[in-house]
Amino acid sequence: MTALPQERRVVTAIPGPKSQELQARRTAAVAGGVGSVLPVFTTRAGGGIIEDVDGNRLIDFGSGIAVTSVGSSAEAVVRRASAQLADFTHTCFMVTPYEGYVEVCELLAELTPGDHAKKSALFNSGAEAVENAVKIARAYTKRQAVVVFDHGYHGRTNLTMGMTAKNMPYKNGFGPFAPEIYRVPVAYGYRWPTGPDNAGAEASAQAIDMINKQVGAENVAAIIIEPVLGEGGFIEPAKGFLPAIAQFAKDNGIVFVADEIQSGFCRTGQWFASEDEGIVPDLITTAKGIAGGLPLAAVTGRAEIMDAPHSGGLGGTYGGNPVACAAALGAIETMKELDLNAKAKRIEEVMKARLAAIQEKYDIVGDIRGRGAMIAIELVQSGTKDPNPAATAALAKACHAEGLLVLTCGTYGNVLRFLPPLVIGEDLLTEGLDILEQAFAGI
Ligand code: PLZ
Repeated sequence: MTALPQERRVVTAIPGPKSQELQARRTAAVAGGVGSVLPVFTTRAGGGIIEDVDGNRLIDFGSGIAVTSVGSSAEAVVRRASAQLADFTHTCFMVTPYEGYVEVCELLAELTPGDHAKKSALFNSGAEAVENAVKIARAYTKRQAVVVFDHGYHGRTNLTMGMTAKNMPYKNGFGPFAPEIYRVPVAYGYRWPTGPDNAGAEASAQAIDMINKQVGAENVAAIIIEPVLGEGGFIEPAKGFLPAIAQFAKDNGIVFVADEIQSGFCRTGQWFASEDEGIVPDLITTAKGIAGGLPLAAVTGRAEIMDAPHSGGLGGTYGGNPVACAAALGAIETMKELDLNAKAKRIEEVMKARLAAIQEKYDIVGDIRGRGAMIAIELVQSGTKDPNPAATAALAKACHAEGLLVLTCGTYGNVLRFLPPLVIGEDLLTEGLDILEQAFAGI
């Protein structure tokens, strides 16, 4: 197979005729509840490019929602996963174990924040990791309550739906939700009533007061937060917020869980976004970027907490599948070898400079935020902070038509987010930003 050229190419309307044909078949056969951001059907993907059935090549600013940080066909991932496929596809780690699982857990202990003794358990999806972090925290503390935050996202299973903040599309009509989940404010600097400088202190005080008054700290098993809130709008909690919450957890025997499923594995220019404010979580959930596109997730944390559940209390048929573990070893090797933290920081530098120039010209850009290759702009109505989901959708559509895949997010649907593979070439990155700038001129 020839290497995928790292060049944008638009040869049909997007989606093109072959994608439209497939979309018609899909509509007849695939459940309507499963959506797609852009129904172009993929044939190949790698580096910073997605190639479709019509021969178009799109610039990828999505990485399959922050998954393919090493690209969608990274050499080490393909090599290691292919070799594993040929050796054996599955035994079930709970039946007869294999080395790859252990090796991934050893690397997680090495790479996650803190130098205490750590252990891990592996699962298939982010939601499953979050579910298991809650199980482990409950077993350890012998308490039940789980505290989550405004704008938080943790998944689509019953427990994690309840933990996710946003109703549409995630929760509407799908209740009842699991009990003992409590939501408290987060320091959303851009929208904090008294301004970003006060947000960290005020929001943490409010959150702690609510926990004390409404739940009782002694009932709380776990506080779970994304160090950069992803689906909620790439919200970086204002400085001081995360350390205050982590300290409160520590003082009250509560397990502090960082959900780094979207922000982890070099995405923000560090192995984990928690590192930015020196946070050492008791437990950390990972998925997405960990395995270069294969389904793998993990809970990693303090050995004594991880060992709290009884033997046999954690597991699942496919958790830590050998092919997914081999892919993870390839992905982590790639991150180290190519120094993808440095690449993420460079992406931030290039993006933020261009986005600042766009903001100068267009006052609907209310906020530019994020770290590394997890960058977003929040779009508002001119001269206000009122959310502008219509402009957000129009910009995304204009980018798609020109062959730039971008994603949206945010509680108000007014955030355009950029999650390029960390291995994207700087020429493609710049070309993508040119397309975005043109989109602003066109709406
Ligand atoms: N925690 C922080 O970002 C997944 C969801 C896309 P799964 N985010 C993308 C969608 O619309 O379903 C995510 C996350 C954080 C947990 C999850 C859940 O991870 O692998 O999708 O279960």
